[in-house]
Amino acid sequence: MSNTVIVGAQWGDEGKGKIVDYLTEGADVVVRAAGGNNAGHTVISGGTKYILHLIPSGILWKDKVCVIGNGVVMDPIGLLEEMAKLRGQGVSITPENLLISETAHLVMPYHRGLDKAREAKRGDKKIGTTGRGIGPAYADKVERDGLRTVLMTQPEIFEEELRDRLARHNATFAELGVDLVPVEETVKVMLEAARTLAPHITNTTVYLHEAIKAGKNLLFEGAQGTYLDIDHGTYPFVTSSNTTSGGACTGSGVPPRMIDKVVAVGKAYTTRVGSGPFVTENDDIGDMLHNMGREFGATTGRARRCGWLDAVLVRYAVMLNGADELAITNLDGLDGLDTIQICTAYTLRGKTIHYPPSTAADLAACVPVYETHQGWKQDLSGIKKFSDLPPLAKAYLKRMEELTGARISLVGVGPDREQTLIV
Ligand code: 2SA
Ligand code: GDP
Ligand code: MG
Repeated sequence: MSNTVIVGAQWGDEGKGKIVDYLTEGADVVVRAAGGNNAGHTVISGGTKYILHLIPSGILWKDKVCVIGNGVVMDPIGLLEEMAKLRGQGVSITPENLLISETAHLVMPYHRGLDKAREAKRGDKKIGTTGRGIGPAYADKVERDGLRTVLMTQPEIFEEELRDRLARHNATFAELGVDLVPVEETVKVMLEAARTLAPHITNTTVYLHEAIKAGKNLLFEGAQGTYLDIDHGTYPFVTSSNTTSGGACTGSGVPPRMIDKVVAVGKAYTTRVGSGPFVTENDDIGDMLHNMGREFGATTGRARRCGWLDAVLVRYAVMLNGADELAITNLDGLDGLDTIQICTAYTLRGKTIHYPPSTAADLAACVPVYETHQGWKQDLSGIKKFSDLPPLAKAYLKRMEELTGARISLVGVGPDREQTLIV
């Protein structure tokens, strides 16, 4: 038995979906423990592209059970749309292979309204949220005003509680000058959604403990990345959940002593979508990747900001998450470059530092210290074995291991499931 947590080592979109999908073969249960349908996890298998938002990537495998844990905020309409889309692609989703925690919180239309209204009011202090209502839904949870999925199995109480929240939120919206949420239509749509989703809703913590007792292997699919963590990220330019490895425990009810391994997924370069400091940002790399049709948001389609590999961030992410291994994706994105830079340290107010400072303002003031590597100038996408990588690509990865202190166990040379090299 082995339970593994997968986390993003940067600002999300590291290719967690692809790595989780790859590792699912050896797992029985795949668990999402944080975030909501702000996430976009891409899996390309047999030429078909799937984008998962709330449903764990394990759903693409037959005979695997997927769990949406208590730490997730679940938008019922978003989930139903995602289920319909996946079913249209031939994926089977049943109450047997998709379980939803009774204590996950619901994202309601008023959360989306608040998310958008707050962003609009932030002006140049915008966070650049996905507009999916994630922050306001977690705020209601912490404020102890949230609605939990268990209500979807108790329609009468659900309707009463929903009407109460709609009345209160609409009163606030009227004051803010925000469009009101239509009450009757929302109640109708939510009660319908509840009927469809109720068979999936259960005590997933008990399920996961029983699965562990039965010797099953759990894989926790992290969402977003380390630097979007509400505590450890570049606050306030973060999401509203714990995206680091500890979130797998609080967001599922599986205790830390039952986690055997943590794998941090990182890109061979760095991307970020949304606002906030980004020390190694480089528009030339961004233009190169965007011209290749890469690095657009999997949920919103927004162009991601791009830059050189920041080993300071990955090193700290390895420490913070207790990562045993690194999975490095998108190595092929650097194929065309004559030279490649790695940021090994920062200079902040004349001092060299080896870990990111705690505030976004200080991180924005950091100047990168770069070392230059020679590019391999070769198309890696057809390579099937790690040993066949060009020596310069191997040297780049070796240097990454030295700088971050973690062993690289998997390398991605293309988006397809098959384009994953075992080290
Ligand atoms: P939110 O919506 O409140 O969670 O936004 C807060 C910040 O978190 C960032 N964030 C993300 N960053 C990378 N990828 C995400 N998922 C999508 C993807 C993003 C997309 O896979 O491409 O399609 O735009 C994701 N979700 C949240 C967000 O950009 C804010 O910086
Ligand atoms: P996630 O949120 O961490 O699951 O990542 P996303 O799916 O949002 O973004 C990662 C993008 O990189 C997707 O378009 C993937 O198909 C793609 N991808 C993942 N690994 C590789 C790789 O090794 N090479 C290439 N070319 N693309 C990759
Ligand atoms: Mg993503």
